Amino acid sequence: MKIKYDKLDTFLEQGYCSLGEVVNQQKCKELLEFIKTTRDFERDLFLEKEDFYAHPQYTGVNPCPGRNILEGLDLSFIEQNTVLQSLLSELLGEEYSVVIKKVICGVPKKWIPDWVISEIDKLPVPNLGAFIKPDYRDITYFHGIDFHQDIIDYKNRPSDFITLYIYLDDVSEVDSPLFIIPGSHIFGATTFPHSLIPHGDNSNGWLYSDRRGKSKLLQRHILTGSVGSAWFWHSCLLHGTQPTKLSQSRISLRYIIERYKSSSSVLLDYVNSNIDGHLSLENTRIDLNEDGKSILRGNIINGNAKT
Ligand SMILES: O=C(O)CCC(=O)C(=O)O
Ligand SMILES: [Fe+2]
Repeated sequence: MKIKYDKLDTFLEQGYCSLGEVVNQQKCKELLEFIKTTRDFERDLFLEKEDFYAHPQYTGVNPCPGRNILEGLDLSFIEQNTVLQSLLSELLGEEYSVVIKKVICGVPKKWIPDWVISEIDKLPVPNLGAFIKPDYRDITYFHGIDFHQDIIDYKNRPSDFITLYIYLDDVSEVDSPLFIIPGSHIFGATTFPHSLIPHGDNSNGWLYSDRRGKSKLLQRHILTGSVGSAWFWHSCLLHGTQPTKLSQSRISLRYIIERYKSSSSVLLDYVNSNIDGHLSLENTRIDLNEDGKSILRGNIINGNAKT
C-alpha cells in the first residue's frame, strides 16, 4: 500500500498514529484556562447524595447537542490545523466529518465525595456523569476507565471512524496517561469487558483473545506528552487509563471523526480489509443493565478484574 504521509505507517500496522505536539500550545493553554474558569472543579461538581438517590439517572449524562462546553468556541487552531487536515484526509477522505467533540476530565480521588467513591468502586467504566450536577454535564468526567474500544458507544455502526485525542495538560506517567495497546484493532470489534490477561514479568504484556478462537500477545504503550500532543486511533483499538494518583485533573479533548460515506476507497477501508473479525457489533458491552447502571465489578487495567 502506497501512502503519502509516513506518519500513517503506524496506523496501517498498529491502528494508531502519534502526531507529537502538533497543536498550538499557547491556544491549548488558553482553552484550558477558559475551561477551568467555568466551574469550581474541586468543590462544586457533584450532586448532593440525597438528590442523586431521589432520582438516580445513569444515561443522558454526557455532553450532547445543546449541552457541550465546546459549542460556540473557536477551535480552528485544531480543526484547520494543516498537518491534521492532511493526515485525516488521506485516512478518511477529504470530506471527513466530526461526529462529536468533547472535553474529557480525569478526576482525582480527592475531589470525589465518599458516597460516589463507593458507587464507582472497581467499576470497569467509572463514568462520573450520573453524579455530576446537570449544569456541569457539558464535559465528560472519568476516574480511570478500563481497556475498551471506542466502538463501544456505537452498536451496529461499522468501524468507519477514528478517535482524535489531544492533551490540554502536560501528561507524565503519574498524571493518568492513556494506555493504548498497539495492534489490538486486528480482531475487530469484540465485546466489553475484553479478554486480556497480563503476560510476562513487566506490566506491559497482554494476551488478548477475541473469544472466537484467536489470540495475540501485545505490548501496552503509555501516551505521555506535553500540552498540544495528539494521537488518533482506530475505533477497535484497545485503550484505557488508570485513575490519577495525584490531586490534579487531566483535561483533554476527544473528537470522533468519520469517513465520508460515499467517497471511494480510502486508507481506513484498506486497514479494515485487513481486520480478522467483525467491523461492527450488535452488542458492544455486557456491563450495563437496561437503566445504564453497571452490573459488573472488576477492572482489568487496575489488576482487580474477576476471573
Ligand atoms: O480520558 C480518558 O481517561 C479516557 C477517555 C476515553 O478513552 C474515551 O473517552 O473514550
Ligand atoms: Fe476511549
